[in-house]
Amino acid sequence: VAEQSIESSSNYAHETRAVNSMARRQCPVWSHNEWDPLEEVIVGRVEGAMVPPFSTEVKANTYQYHWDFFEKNGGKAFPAKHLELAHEEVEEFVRILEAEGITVRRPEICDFSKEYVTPDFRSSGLYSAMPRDVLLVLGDEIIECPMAWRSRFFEFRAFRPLVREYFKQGARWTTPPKPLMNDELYEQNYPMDTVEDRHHLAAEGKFITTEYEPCFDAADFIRAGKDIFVQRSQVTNKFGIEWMRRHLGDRYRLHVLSFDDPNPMHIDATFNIIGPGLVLSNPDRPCHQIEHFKKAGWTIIKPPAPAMPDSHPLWMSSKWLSMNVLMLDPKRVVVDSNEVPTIKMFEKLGIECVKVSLRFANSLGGGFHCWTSDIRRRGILETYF
Ligand code: ABU
Repeated sequence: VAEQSIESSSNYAHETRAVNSMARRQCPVWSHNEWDPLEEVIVGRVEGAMVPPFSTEVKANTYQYHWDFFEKNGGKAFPAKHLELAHEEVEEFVRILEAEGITVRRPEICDFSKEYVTPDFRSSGLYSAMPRDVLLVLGDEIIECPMAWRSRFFEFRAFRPLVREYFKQGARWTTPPKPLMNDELYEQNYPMDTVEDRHHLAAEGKFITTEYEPCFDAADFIRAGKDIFVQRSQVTNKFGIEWMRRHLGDRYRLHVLSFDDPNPMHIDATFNIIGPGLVLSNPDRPCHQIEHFKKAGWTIIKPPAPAMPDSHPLWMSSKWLSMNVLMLDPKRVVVDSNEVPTIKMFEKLGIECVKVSLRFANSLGGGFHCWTSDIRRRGILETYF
């Protein structure tokens, strides 16, 4: 499982003490895992959301039955009524978080319809809906991730005012090498006439992104204190994982996980860690390294099938957004009010559910975890693995 040995070393202990001493400085950015008590969070915006141009990397990450939709609507706004309903849901989610005493921050409203041209490609934008994809918070550091979709090249701009402010207040701010996103980053001969083709390719470890330059989405990483887990996906390549491994050095242990997943893009609807040694593991996407977690004494929960009806459009994700939940603390979770089987699962675990409907917002590709990026959670860097 491990890219690095999981044995602790004196170096790790030293680094951990150094990191935890930061807590006393009250850095505005401070989050080490997915479940410590949440104090500040960024919630994405519906405003300005555009259907991405139907480029090869978008095709590789979407389902065949939506390809017509992308062909017709790429570069245009998502259907207005749908966005209106999604907007209502997200603003209600914000109000609920605020009522829980959590500080909610928002990205800028941006015009994602503007076409841009770089020396290597032209595109228009996507949205600022999913902070979890672009910002990776590790302790007091915010990493603006080098995402792989051309339509997401400038997405970081919507979050820049916030990141600048956090930096001024003491956070660390990292921008890994920005991918050129020229044609060499994408497998030009990716044989993808059908989704079945793609299933075979993923099983063989072949993805739309090549190893030309590092790329990764923050949502392909999931945090459990000193141990960070990542998957190679359609948008996170091995080069990107290696960049992160060297960047993290002795501060963290980076583990590469893999799954039976025909369409890996973002780990948080596949393997969502919700507590110390507690993980939701998607039963349709078994984790190849699960024995290591069992040996470490973790509890593996297989969530029930999503309740989402087939008729509801999910343009950029699977139905497993049902497990893409946001922990407010180890005993409280934000979960979709329509996902009754998942709610029952949490109740059995003794976890109180804060129920919010996010159905229409789901259509843009994310659940509560994707729609947020936790900036501050009360707690310290610890080892759970
Ligand atoms: N952006 C999260 C989508 C993950 C999934 O479809 O399974």
